[in-house]
Order: sequence, then structure tokens, then C-alpha cells
Amino acid sequence: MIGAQTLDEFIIRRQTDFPYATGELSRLLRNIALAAKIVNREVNKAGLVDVLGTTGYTNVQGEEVKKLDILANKTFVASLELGGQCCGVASEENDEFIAFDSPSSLEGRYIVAIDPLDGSSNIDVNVSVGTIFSIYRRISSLGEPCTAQDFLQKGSEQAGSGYVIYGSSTMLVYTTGHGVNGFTLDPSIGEFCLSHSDLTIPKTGKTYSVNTGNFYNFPEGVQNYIHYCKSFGKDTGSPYSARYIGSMVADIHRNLITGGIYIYPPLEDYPQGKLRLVYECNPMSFIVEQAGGMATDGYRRILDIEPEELHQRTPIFVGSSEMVTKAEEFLKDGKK
Ligand code: FBP
Repeated sequence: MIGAQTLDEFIIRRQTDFPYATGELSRLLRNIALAAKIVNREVNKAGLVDVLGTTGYTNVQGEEVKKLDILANKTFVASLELGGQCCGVASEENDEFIAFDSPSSLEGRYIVAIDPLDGSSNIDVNVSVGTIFSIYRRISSLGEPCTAQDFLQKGSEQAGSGYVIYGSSTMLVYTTGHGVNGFTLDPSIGEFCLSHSDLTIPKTGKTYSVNTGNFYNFPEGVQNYIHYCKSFGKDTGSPYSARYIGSMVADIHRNLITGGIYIYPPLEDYPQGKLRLVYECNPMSFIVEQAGGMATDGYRRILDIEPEELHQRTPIFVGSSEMVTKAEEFLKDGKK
């Protein structure tokens, strides 16, 4: 698209949103975009090079680690360390947070929590996957190594968050608390270009995204809400549609544009749900809220949850505000 605004230009122009901007957040976002381009290149040619399949390791979550999980993790961590604005990273693939110790990193004002490759189960079958990132201002002292407390801040304290979706096209979508904007990677110039400005999620939609394969493992209220979705519009001939890609980024991205709800509820074997608060639910909830939607654990606003552990999990109901409100009603009394 002739004259499309590149991500770099957009970031610099938007710096005026922050009267005391030092440019550090801008440079940090650009380092994330650079790492995304490198991961995109590897994802695109995954079938041709030895990056499909598993490593034989299991991560702190007890999940098999895919080769692309490791590649993406190394790429983002390296880009964030090199930049100098980030003093530490927490990742789904690392048991502990990493405190960078180079002189410039110790002066870095930000920390990043990241899910380097979301939707791992879809990597080998060429279905959209993503990267999710969450940015906070550090609360530890400048010049010192960052601490665990830097990573256990409430989601409402995020300075920014976003995701990259590696799909039919590659997009980077982010917020710094002033709305949500999406950029599509133009491979011919190697630039993310503004393609979706001021994204807003419709108040309601016709799509529900949940792994109904776990239906009998869901709380009664969730089962009732899914019955409601299945029977919705039966008489009017415009029923809801069930869509579940199995990559949170891809499911939420679709719902952000068309309206809808994504649910990962508590399960008997995952009483706190499967998804991680710090680097999956908080960043995606910040994006959806900034786009006018809602994100709760069924009872509380996700962004108000006080994290206690780096890899803690939480149930999540996120998407169009009227659909999340309806789901909460079913949870609260489960009888409707
Ligand atoms: P990963 O970050 O390890 O991929 O896990 C998260 C995730 O893959 C989400 O993207 C997806 O929505 C969900 O888990 C799928 O889980 P399930 O297969 O249990 O429905």
C-alpha cells in the first residue's frame, strides 16, 4: 500500500502521547518487531529446515518443548538484551526470570514477560501461531539487577502489550494504553506497515472459541453458557459459530475483528485453567480492554489479579463485552 505508515514512523509520531517520553519504550517496541521478523522468517520456512518437531525437553509447565519454541525464545531474549532498554525477561520457556547484567541493561527502565511461541500444538501442522509480550516499567532501582517483584505487577500496571500472529499474513498488534493498532509485515520491504488503526472489538459477536472437547470437565455455569451459545439464534436462523484454532493469539485476533468470546475455563485437572496470567492472559486482556472489550476470570477483571508466581495460571473469559458479561451471568448462577 503506497504511503503506508511503517511501525517505526508510527511509534516515533506516537511518542508525543507521552510528555516525559525518553524514547526507550519506542526502541524496545522496535527490538520486539525485529525479533518478530526473524521468527517469522523461520516459521515461514519451517517445513524446509530442521525446526519442526520437539526437542525432547519438557518445560516448567510440564509441556513438551518444540524446536521453534526454543528458536523464538532465543531470538526475543537476544534482541531484548541487545537493545539496552530492557533489564530483564520472563518467558514461558524459562523456569526463572533472566536479569540482564550488561551496564546498559542495568540502566534499562523496562522488563518484558513473553510467550515466545503461542499455539505450540499447531506449529507442525502449519496453522497460525503467535508471540505474546507484556511490558512493565521496573519497580526495582536503576543500575541494579531486576528482581522477581518487577515481574509480579498487576496487569493494570502494564506500560504496553501486544502480540504477533504468524498466519496467512504476519501482523504485530500492540497497545501502550492509547488504543490498539495493527501492522502487517510487507515482506517485499521487510517493514511492518499500519493496516488496522484504532482497532475496536464489536460489543457482541456470533463466535465462541472454547475447546469443547473438555466440555464434561467444565464447571456447570460454563456448560450452560455453551448450551446458550449453541441454541442462540435457533429460531431466528442466525446461530452462533464455534471456532477454535487452538492458538490463543489467532482465536483472540479473529474475535477482536469480528466480535466473539474466547474461553479457557477451569478444568478438573487444571483448576486454575491452563493459560498463564503474566505472559498470556495479562497482555491479551490489556489489548482487548483497550479495544473496548472485557477480560475476566469469570468473576474478577484479569488486570486486577495480583500475581504471586511467574507461571501461575488463571481461567479466562475474554472478548466482546456483552458476551463476556453473559458468560459471567451463567457462571454466577449457573442455572439459567
Ligand atoms: P502454548 O503457549 O504452550 O502454546 O499454550 C497455550 C495454548 O496453546 C493456547 O494458544 C491455546 O488456546 C491453548 O493452549 C490450547 O489448549 P488446548 O489444546 O488445551 O485447548
